[in-house]
Amino acid sequence: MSRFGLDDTIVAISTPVGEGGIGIVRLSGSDALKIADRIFMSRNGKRPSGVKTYTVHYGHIREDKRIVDEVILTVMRAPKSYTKEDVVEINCHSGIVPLRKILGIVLENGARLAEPGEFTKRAFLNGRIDIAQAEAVLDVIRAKTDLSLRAAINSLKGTFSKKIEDVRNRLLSIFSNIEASIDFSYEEDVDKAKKKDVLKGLKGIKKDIEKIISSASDGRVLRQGIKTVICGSPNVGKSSLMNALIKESRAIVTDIPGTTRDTIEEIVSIKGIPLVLVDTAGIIDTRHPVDKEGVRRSHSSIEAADLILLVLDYSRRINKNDQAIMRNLKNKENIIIVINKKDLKKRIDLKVVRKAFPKNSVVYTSAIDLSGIEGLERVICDIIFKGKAPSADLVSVSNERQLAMLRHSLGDINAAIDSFNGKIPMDCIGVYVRSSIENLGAITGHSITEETLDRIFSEFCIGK
Ligand SMILES: Nc1nc2c(ncn2[C@@H]2O[C@H](COP(=O)(O)OP(=O)(O)OP(=O)(O)O)[C@@H](O)[C@H]2O)c(=O)[nH]1
Ligand SMILES: [Mg+2]
Repeated sequence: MSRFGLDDTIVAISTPVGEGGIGIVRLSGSDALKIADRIFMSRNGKRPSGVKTYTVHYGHIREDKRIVDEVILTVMRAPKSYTKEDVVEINCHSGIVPLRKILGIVLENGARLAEPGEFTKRAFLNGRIDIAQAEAVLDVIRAKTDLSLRAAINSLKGTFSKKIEDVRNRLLSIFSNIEASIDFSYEEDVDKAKKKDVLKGLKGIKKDIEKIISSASDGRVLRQGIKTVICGSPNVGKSSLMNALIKESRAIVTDIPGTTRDTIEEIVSIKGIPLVLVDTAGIIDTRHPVDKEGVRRSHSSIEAADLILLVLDYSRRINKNDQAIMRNLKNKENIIIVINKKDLKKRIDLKVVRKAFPKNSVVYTSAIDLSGIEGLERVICDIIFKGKAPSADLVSVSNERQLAMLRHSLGDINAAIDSFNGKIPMDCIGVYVRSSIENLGAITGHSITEETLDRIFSEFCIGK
């Protein structure tokens, strides 16, 4: 068996197990077609091993001459397949029993159950995609909005990898310059000129890596979304605002204060940004055990929030309860003051609000006639992206691992640049540059340990 077990033929159920239109059992490996020959009886008598690649065949999966299910079988021969190996996909009826039954038959005929992400891992090990692209597969699967999807597809196509490879290639040529200058170090003029070139090159690379790192937070926002908590006193219209933003009647709304007792989460796309909206129980000093727990949950949601929408009621005066909440939020970042019920008569004292939050955006809304909701969306967008709209062409890191590697790589470059000032010999500078090259290489998979590989793919689901 090879080091990565590439000799085995693997199989998994690639669709969610449950009742549905179609379920897919996928096989990959050198025996995929042979196994398909044994278990599949095509309507026209053709055996999967004898058909052309990218062809689809109607027939039955059989076990001891007994029909198990009516299926469509697709053959994709190596090397033009997801894994670059022979791949067979069996489209069957999606139900727990037919899917498990077919999986069992394939296993009995010589395949092994795939580990999580093993199909994608093989696509990497067989050289179809690099590691950053494999990680982008997860981003595609988990994309929360159109924009997140477009950014993930960009990475999957290799745009991010290319950016990293460009920097890495430039570093490689700097490294060979350094090696050359070590060889010529007895010629002082050559040495000086080369050193200058190397330093200039390193400074350019430093800038580029810094730029990639600074776009990471935009990438994270597109991937994970912004945790946005709607909080305030009871009855100010928090749940109504949540419903207005998600354009659905999700949270219960009544005129009874204390309607919401538990937090409710929904994902909504605001100009392409996934917002994980959290409606909370109105914060109030209470002794009732259920309400008390609700308020505790409201506070812990606020602690975990990226963005807070503090809702106040336009139609009533600021009371002691509002004031206590405002005091609590005073030192928090990213708060938008939402003054709701603006369709009613004004009673709120804005001076009090302004005094408590002199620098924050204030937005007026009515969750009933929906006026001001678009304005609120605009302000949210501005705050998150500091005025810049997120771009679908965003090329950014996929995860903390890639970011950590970039930071290590930048640390190496900084150390190399510092060494010039300290008059450290070129070969020592070379050590930093080599380390930086390795760290960048770990992003795309040039230099990656088996342990890291396992960790990356363990996040995948079985069948992907
Ligand atoms: N006129 C008017 N009424 C509103 C508006 N927003 C909410 N309401 C009403 O205010 C009442 C309370 O609304 P909710 O959305 O349940 O308020 P909440 O802040 O979630 O209340 P709790 O869950 O009890 O903390 C309901 O009767 C809503 O119909 C608004 O913009 N204008
Ligand atoms: Mg509510």
